[in-house]
Amino acid sequence: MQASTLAALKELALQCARSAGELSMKRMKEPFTVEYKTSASDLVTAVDKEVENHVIQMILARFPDHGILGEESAHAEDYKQYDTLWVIDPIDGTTNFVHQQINFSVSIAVYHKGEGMIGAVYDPSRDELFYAVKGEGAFLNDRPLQVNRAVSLEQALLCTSVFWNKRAEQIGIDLIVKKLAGKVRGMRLLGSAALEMAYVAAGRLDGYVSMQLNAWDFGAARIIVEEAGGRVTTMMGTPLPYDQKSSVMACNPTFYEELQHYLKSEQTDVPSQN
Ligand code: 2AM
Ligand code: CA
Ligand code: CA
Ligand code: CA
Repeated sequence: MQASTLAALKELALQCARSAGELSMKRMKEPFTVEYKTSASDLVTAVDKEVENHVIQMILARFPDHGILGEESAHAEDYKQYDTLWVIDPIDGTTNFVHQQINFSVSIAVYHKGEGMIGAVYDPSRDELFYAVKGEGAFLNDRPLQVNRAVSLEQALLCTSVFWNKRAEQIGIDLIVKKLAGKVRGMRLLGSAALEMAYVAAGRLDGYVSMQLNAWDFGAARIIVEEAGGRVTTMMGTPLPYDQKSSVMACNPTFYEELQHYLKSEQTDVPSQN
């Protein structure tokens, strides 16, 4: 990809992230409708849909020949036919958006022929923009990020997302999380996967694991963690897809092997929660 194209994509991706975040902050202060998707634990608001449409319009106004894979319009088109694909989550952490009014983010990624080029995760409530450009490093509001603190698994602060549903009970996720929590210094659940992964890049967390995320949850943050020097794979240690559901493990490289070894010994390569 030409340097000028990459620069134009970066500029637009950061603009989209900021603009989407500002729109969600504005709408948060007004009444909005909340609907259930699959259950009372799976919310979508009118703001999720409006913000996604807003981002799609910004992208297509500039690049009409790009594809878009977004949470609220995931079945709208055959995205595979496009060389350049934007993978977007307008509000990551909708439950936090509704209940807490903090700890949510907008996630915007650009992939070219399956390769991650740009990742932007914006937390509008704290005005924190995490972003990365392939080969150019990762940043938090223009401060370079580097995951270089040496930690062992027992010194690590980990984070996870779990959906405490019937399927989780069948698989025994509570036990898996409990056992892992007992191996590390602490275990957190913040409720926005994109933000949790961005925090790994920023060194606020040492690792993040999830048995199941959608492509728009991890699409941007995985590029940010990798550009900050962290390691991101599935929980089985295989490469992450860019357009499919997957388990995710993002962490400080100093204990990646130790965590992999532990997860394999515990046989946590369980089927997905769906
Ligand atoms: P969302 O808010 O965009 O739906 C919550 O723990 C985290 O998991 C959020 O990042 C949330 O994204 C995501 N999430 C919610 N339901 C999910 C599901 N069924 N599969 C994968 N990720 C999900
Ligand atoms: Ca959702
Ligand atoms: Ca999400
Ligand atoms: Ca979402």
